[in-house]
Amino acid sequence: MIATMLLGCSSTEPSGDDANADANQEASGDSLEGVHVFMFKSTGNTFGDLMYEGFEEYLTAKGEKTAYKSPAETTVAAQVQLLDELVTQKVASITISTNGDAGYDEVFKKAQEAGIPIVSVDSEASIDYRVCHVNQAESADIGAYLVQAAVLITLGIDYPENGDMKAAVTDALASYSGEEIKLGVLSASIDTPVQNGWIADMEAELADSVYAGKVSAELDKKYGNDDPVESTTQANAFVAENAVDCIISPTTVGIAAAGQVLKTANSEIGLTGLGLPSEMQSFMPTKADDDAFASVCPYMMLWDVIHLGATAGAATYAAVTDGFDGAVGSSFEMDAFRDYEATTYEAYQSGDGTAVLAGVPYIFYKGNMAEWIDVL
Ligand code: RAM
Repeated sequence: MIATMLLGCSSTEPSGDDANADANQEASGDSLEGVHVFMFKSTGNTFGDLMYEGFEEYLTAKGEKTAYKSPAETTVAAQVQLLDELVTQKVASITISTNGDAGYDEVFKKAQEAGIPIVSVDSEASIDYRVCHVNQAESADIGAYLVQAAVLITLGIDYPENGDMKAAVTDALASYSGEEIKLGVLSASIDTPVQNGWIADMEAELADSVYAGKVSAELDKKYGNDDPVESTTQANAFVAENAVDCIISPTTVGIAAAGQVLKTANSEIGLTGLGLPSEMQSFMPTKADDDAFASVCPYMMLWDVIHLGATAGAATYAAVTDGFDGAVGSSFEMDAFRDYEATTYEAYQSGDGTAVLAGVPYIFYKGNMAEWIDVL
């Protein structure tokens, strides 16, 4: 059993299975009629590939057919064009991580009229058209933990083994009299709903009096569009400006690009965020007795992405076969999946819409990285 550091509580356990994603998109030209389509923000993103791995595995076990269809570009327009083609092809369902809040209404309406349910996962789709959103972990927790980690890393403090980063931050800042700490954010696109939600929650955390006068309430934000080249350019800009103490990158593409840039530049800027252990192993400590601060990213977090994709598959399956409509209090059963037991998910109010909660953030640090590198 994998020893994990869980923040918050969960009835589920992470998967220990090997999880190398099959990133192949279905050959274009194949008929997609009756197929459950999973659409990520763009191709070439391991986070999306791993979600699809779980989605496909869950639905295949149910005897369903799935396909992975994402645009090459991380834009609303590119997703809308592809969505339009999927509706025409009479797909069975669409499960999507969106690139923006606006611009989807017309095509989502067309899908709805064609009886094609839309479930969002990771990055929300409009509440007017989705059955439900599958939330990876509480946004407020993610925003708060990322700020706490960035402040601790700036102060050279290791991940507290008891998991209570807020207590460690409160203690450390109480006696801090140095210059005001300044944090940067290297995000995905300026429009991405999920990252913008996390950034708002980082700002909410920074408004806590614990940080007053010690950590700037203002985040220096840059956007790499979940593109490795653009993210590298933006990370280089942080190095050139040398105005922040630590970069928080709430995207697996951004954090990996920043890791490489900071390492190459031998920069003193710290790094944390949401990353995949497999992609971050060169920029993080990987053994319990490593000096965490010899690496550019001493610790970071994420959740079980494969399980998240499977949960989205279960929600979609319930919407198609079992009348799951996502109303507050409505629920669906998810079969046992890998190391996870069968679970009942219940929809709750989330903003103006509804969601089900798939997991909690895990901290990856020197004490557990070795166990996760081959998993995620
Ligand atoms: C990236 C994507 C995705 C996000 C993860 C953490 O791969 O931007 O939307 O949730 O990172």
